[in-house]
Amino acid sequence: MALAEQQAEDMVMKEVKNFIGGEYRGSSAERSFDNIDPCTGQLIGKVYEAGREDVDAAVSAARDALDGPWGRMTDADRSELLYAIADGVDKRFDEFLEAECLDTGKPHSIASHIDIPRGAANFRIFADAVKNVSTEAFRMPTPDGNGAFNIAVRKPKGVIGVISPWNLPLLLMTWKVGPALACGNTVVVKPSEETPTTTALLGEVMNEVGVPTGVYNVVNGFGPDSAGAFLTEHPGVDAITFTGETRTGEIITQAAARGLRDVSMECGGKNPALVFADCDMDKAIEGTLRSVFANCGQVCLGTERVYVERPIFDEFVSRLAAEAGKFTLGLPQEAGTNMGPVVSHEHQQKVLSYYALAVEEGAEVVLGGGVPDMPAELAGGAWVEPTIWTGLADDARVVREEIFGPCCHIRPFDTEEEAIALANDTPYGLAAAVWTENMSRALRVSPQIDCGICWVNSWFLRDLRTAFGGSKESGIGREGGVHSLEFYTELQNVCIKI
Ligand code: NAD
Ligand code: 6OD
Repeated sequence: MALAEQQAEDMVMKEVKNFIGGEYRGSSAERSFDNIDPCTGQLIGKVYEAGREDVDAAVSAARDALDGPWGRMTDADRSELLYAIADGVDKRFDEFLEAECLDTGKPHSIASHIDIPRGAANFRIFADAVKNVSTEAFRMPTPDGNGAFNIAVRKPKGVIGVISPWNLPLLLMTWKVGPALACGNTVVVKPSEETPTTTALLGEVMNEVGVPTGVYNVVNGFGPDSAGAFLTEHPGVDAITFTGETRTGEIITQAAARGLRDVSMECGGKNPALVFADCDMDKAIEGTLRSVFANCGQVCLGTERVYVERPIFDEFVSRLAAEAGKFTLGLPQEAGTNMGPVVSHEHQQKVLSYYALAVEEGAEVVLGGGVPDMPAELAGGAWVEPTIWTGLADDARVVREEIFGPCCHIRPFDTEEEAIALANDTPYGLAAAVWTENMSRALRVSPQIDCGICWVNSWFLRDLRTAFGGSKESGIGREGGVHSLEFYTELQNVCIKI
């Protein structure tokens, strides 16, 4: 059967509904939108867009669960349920994998190693964290000589609004839902309109393992004048955690200001890699190949600016280009595919507009720069070529603005001070990678880079107990390990006079 016919036949199965109070529901606004396969441009199915009434119902269901069985559960019992959710994701691994790859177009080889296992791990790590992290206690003197004890108590913040992006849909959504639930909150999630399926599917797992209804709710839709805005402006939401573009983060932070609700913002980046002449060249090439091109360049932590010490510049550029020229673009399930399309035609047009701008701004195109030739059945997909430029000025827009595609600009530098200054010449501050075998240099340079996460001789190596987040325009706050517990709980001090 041809791909398009197969997809048409499967369409009924691919309806994505809202998940409210433990039940799947259509749209109170009677609106729906198309879910498109970025590999082919074909319709996957339809998504029911939540209206204001649906968002109200989801927030009420979340509040009821908080005031009901979920709120009364012990940390240990909740942690057990979180383990059951993780096991439930593992059990339905193939379904999650298919759904994630169909929505995003990413290769199975990536999603089966990163997206889905991390989707499960995010529940286990925070189930453990809540059981093992203590709170503070202080004993103080008092004028009567009897003294007092201060004991800090963690309490859930309440109903958490979770707004997630399309690049790692299950991973980034559960990165927030895992700790939120572990801390005893309830959630209403608004996944990206581009990639709603795995977030909806997780509702089935929640029901299967016996998570009380209303603890996990999902509303589908867009941002402005749709589910995203209805949720973030909703007075029944106690705090908002967001991953996405900086501009969207600013709008949501403004919405959260009403009622002084707390926000966690994980936003955009224009991340540098510094490659010193004393690096291990093989490691630096392999690592930079991943940091620039993994997930078709759609990783917030990815490298878009590469600075290479002059003596190794030419060799580095030609070796990186040679390796990047070997990517196999294709369908997710095909053996050998290691690069998919970008997520949508809209995003393809954005990336291609930067490809054109790079030429206008005077770049030398070392590799790619356009749309690849794809077989006829994939010609309608959102494909772009892996691309490398050199020769741009430091103030070129291509060097300053986040593109979020499989591309980078490479520029030489002469001194350590210059490399650090170049790395910091950006309004963003999310991540960086430093390549050097000189550990004194690594220890000297890393803390001088203004960013939340700096990798040395590695990239995207994640210990989920560590602080994750960005400085400057890349975000507000930190998540991960105890830092997530800080955000998802309200710390109350109980002062007891003896
Ligand atoms: P986006 O900001 O367009 O959308 C993110 C989410 O916000 C989506 O669910 C969207 O529907 C919703 N949204 C949009 N406008 C809204 C509004 N006015 N009110 C409420 N919700 C609204 O981001 P994206 O295109 O989905 O993701 C790519 C961006 O995310 C890139 O900038 C990337 O760097 C960033 N990102 C950052 C991190 C991080 O951890 N720092 C991780 C992944 C992605
Ligand atoms: O690994 C993570 O926890 C995480 N938040 C990754 C973010 C990737 C951005 O695209």
